[in-house]
Parts: sequence; C-alpha cells; structure tokens
Amino acid sequence: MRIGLIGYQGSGKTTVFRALTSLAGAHAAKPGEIEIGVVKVPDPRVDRLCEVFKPKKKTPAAVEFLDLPPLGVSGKGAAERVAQMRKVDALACVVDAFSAGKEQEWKGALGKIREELAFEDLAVLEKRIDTLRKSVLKSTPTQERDKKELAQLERMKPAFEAGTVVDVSALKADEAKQMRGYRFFLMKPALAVVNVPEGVATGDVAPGDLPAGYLGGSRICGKVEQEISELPEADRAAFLKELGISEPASNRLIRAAYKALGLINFFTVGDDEVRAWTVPAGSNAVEAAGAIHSDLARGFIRAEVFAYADWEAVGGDEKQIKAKGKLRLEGKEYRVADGDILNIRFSV
Ligand SMILES: Nc1nc2c(ncn2[C@@H]2O[C@H](COP(=O)(O)OP(=O)(O)O)[C@@H](O)[C@H]2O)c(=O)[nH]1
Ligand SMILES: [Mg+2]
Repeated sequence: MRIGLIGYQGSGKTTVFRALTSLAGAHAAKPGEIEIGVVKVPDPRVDRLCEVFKPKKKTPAAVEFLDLPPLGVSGKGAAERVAQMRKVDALACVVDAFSAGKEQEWKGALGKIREELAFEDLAVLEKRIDTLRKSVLKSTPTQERDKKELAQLERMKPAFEAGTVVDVSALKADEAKQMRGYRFFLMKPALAVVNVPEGVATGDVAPGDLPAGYLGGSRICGKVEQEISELPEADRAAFLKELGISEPASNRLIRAAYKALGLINFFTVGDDEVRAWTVPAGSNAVEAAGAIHSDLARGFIRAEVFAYADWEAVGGDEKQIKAKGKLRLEGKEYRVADGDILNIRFSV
C-alpha cells in the first residue's frame, strides 16, 4: 500500500514523514524531490507467530509513505506531485494546526485541500470531455465506445464539482474500471492529518468532525513524533508514556488507512518465513493466493485455514487446532477473514 502525504508548504509534511518513517536526516531531499519511506505494519500477531514458529525470516506487512511536493505551487514540482499522486492508494492530507492563529482553522484547511483536488480533477475531466465531444462526431472504430465514455463522464461531473468522494461502486463493472483508469484524486480514500502543537491532545478525529471527503483522521504533533522516532527503539516506549501518548502516530495512521481502504491481513507460517499479506476485505481464497504468487492462484486446489484467534486460544499448538476441528479446508469462493492463517494447496 502506498500513501502520499500532501498539503501546503509548511504544513509539516516532511516533519510528519520523518516521524512516520524514522528517516530523520537519512537523505536530505532536494526541493521537489520525492522521498519514499517503508514502514512495517506493527502487528503483535506476527510477533507471536514468530515466537512459536521460529522462522528464518519475519516479514510484516508494509506501507510506503511518500513525501510529495506541496499543493498550490506550479512548475516541475507540481507535475511530479500530480504524477505521483495518481499512483498512490490513499492520500494523507496534512494541515497546519500548530502555528499561532491556525489552531482552529484545520477544518477549513482540509476543505481547501479537497477544493484543490477537485479543481485538478475537473481540469482532467473537462479536457477529456472536450476531446470526446469532437471524436464522437467522426465515424471511427471507437465512436460507440467514445459516446458511452462521454455520457459516463458527463454523468459523473456533478460529483466532481461537489468536491466530495467520487464513488464508482454503484457503476457497472466496465464503467467503474474505466473511471478507475483515470486515477482521479477524488476517488482515492483521503485521511486527515491534523498537525497540532505540543501539549495538545492527540488521537483520532471523530468522523463527525471531519469535512466531507475524509474517511478518517488523526491529530498528531509532527514535531514531537519526529523527536520520538529519532530515539533509540528501546527508549521510545518510556518517552511515549511520559508524554501520555499511547502509541506512535504511525500506528494510528496505518490503522486508519487500513480501515479507509477496507484492507485486511492474512498470514502464512512456516520454518522459513512468517509473513503478513494485505488484501482487500472480501477477497476470496484464490485472490489471497494470487497476492502471494500468481502460480498459487492459477493452480489453486484448496486452502487450509485456521484463525489466528483459535490458534492463540490453544496456546499456539497446531496439533490442538486439528484436534479441536479448527483446521478447515476451503475452496475458491471462501472469503478470507482478517487474521486467517492460510496454506494454499496448488498444482501447476
Ligand atoms: N511547533 C511545531 N512546528 C512544526 C510542527 N510540524 C512542523 N513544524 C515546523 O514547521 C516548519 C515546516 O515543516 P515541514 O515539515 O518542513 O513542512 P512541509 O513544507 O509541509 O514539508 C518547520 O520549521 C517545522 O519544524 C509541529 O507539529 N509543531
Ligand atoms: Mg517538505
């Protein structure tokens, strides 16, 4: 999963990025250059599985954060930002609530970001509509398809003008696919990152307090979190406790992103590797197999499944899982649940 940090210059994107990815000073990016940091998704279940299976390799799920050039500036940075923003799975919108006088303005600032995104999407949409209006007049092999696409874009336009979330889930599969192909910003899940001053309560923003278009949000103090991320790992917990912070902001933000994107984790276990895999909620066993390797999806026979919670309940004893009838054989249509431990039987 890739999450792009966006916002206006000085909102604290880079500070938050450093806090999330502990990259403090690792590579001082030139202005306009994009830094990418990989964060392992903290999951105590992976730790516990490793304690028992003692694998050679531990692979938690990972999230990539991108520190993108600021909104509202033109030139090379803007083009790079737009190109990168098309490729991310979610947007984390950072707003300044730490500067004097800005403490109460974060909601308006978040709304302004949506307006900016809507403006950029509308430019793309209108350009495409103009092109299609001309092309549908000519008798070409794509004329019928162009007519359909034009009608579709014109139907969607009011949603873009409203600047809220553009939802394609109600469209027919082929129409939804075409709309997704544009990678419009308003179709991406957006999270709010309210960068508050030191000493102010942090935590999740209540959904009712968020402006339209945001699926979740966190109040974090970028500066303090960055300082924490620079500490040796062993000292972090004590420091967090002292500050009354229950966990690092990155954990909260990653959880919010999983929720907003509707993602779950399943696990594979063994002597070689214990690994967490990320798939959309509702994925079936074949799709889960495909996340591991396309061969596993192609040659899928059955999935052996047990739930992490059942395994934990019997003290991590696999024999007990079998004895208690908690090991199941599931077919292609089985819907994978968060925390499932899968072993795919396949033949290619
Ligand atoms: N007091 C305070 N200052 C911050 C915080 N986050 C960022 N800053 C400061 O705001 C300025 C801009 O931050 P930066 O992360 O570079 O913003 P960017 O332009 O969005 O990348 C820097 O001087 C930061 O030290 C914060 O949470 N509290
Ligand atoms: Mg920056």
